[in-house]
Amino acid sequence: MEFKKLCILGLGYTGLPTASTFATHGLQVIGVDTNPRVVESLRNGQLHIHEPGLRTLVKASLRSGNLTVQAKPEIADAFIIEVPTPFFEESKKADMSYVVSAAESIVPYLRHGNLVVLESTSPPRTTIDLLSPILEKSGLKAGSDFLLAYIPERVLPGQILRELIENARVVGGIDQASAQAGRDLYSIFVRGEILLTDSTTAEMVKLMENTYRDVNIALANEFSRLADRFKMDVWEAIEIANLHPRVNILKPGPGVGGHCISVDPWFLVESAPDISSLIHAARLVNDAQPKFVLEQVKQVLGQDLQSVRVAVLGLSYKPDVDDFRESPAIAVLKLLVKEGAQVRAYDPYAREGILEETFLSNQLEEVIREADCLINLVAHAELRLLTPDAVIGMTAARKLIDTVNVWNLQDWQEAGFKLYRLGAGGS
Ligand code: SAJ
Repeated sequence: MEFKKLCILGLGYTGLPTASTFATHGLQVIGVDTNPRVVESLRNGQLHIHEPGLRTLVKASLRSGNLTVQAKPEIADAFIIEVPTPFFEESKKADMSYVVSAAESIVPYLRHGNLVVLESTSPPRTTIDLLSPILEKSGLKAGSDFLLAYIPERVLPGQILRELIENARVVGGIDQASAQAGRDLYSIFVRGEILLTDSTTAEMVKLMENTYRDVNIALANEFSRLADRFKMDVWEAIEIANLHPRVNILKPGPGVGGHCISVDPWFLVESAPDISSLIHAARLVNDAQPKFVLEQVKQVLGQDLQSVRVAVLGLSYKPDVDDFRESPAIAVLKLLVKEGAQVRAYDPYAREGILEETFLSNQLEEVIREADCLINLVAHAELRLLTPDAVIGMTAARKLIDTVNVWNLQDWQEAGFKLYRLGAGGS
């Protein structure tokens, strides 16, 4: 099948890179976002998200005229839905309202022979049970009149542009023709292998990948708790265990954040709670990790944190990204505040609105100057590269807690600091 014009609904972390990548590969792309501020800023050439290389790509696409940004879809050969699928905090159930509205907005423009693709991570059977009936309100029938496929994005924030092109892609069609059309579309830029399957299998593939990672990080986090109990160093133990040819333990840390791994496993738990107890337990382990970090802070600084001054370093959900969604670092900060600690925080990617202004500073030195203790929650390059010499010049604080194991124990000890690492048995 040949494609000339696409409509991409949702210009976020994956929608915008996908739209501009198609545009730079010669397709006419209508980028649709219902947030007027996103439309406005993109039209002025300004990006609302940070991703290496993205600004240049978006600018080139807009300048060439291949990418246009607007609030509503229009008639096209294919529609790609890339809107968020968050979850409700209380019930942990998927909030499919963005997918529903995006699908409804396509209905008036859907034509015979079109391909509709869902990229958003969704509970199993969404394409068949939720999406297809909405699109069929157009009077057209899925399969016979239009093609429908689930093609999950699988890119890693921070490396999106490269992974978009290089990663293998799974294309789940509601039938063979839909899967083949999906392959024709994505083979325009995908260099990785493109595998065809049915839509429910593709939905499961995406959920299984992120659940696999969540469960394995939970295991690493549990190992770090055991290490503290047994007074040994989990980091050293993991390094040695990973020499085994069939073992690859992930890294413990302050918890699991981001919009994907901390959310997606819930879609499986929600869909089949009676048979997903391991997945559920892993979620609870990772969600409880910020509390374990708080316990460590208490051990280091004394049980009463009232009026203790803590400098929180790093707030995003993982290193070198500007994404603060579901961030465990912010969860740790909130727990510290609740305990009465006086908290100041620094993150090189922080921006307005991620946290109450009173806690934030864009100056590292200002945050650590008056602190009693520094706690590192994210392995940002800037924080990894902090040296004892630099810190000595900025503050009298000599107690450090490193939850991501990026500071060299010996270097800091020799410079007169007391460095405590998560999962290092209290030392
Ligand atoms: N983390 C650890 N220990 C580790 C690895 C990660 O604590 O050893 C934490 C990170 O700090 C972060 C969270 O887990 O808080 C998730 O980070 P991540 O780098 O593992 O993954 P994401 O959420 O940025 O991206 C994932 C990727 N999925 C997999 O690697 C299986 C990506 O390929 C997906 O496209 C993305 O989710 C998504 O959009 O679903």
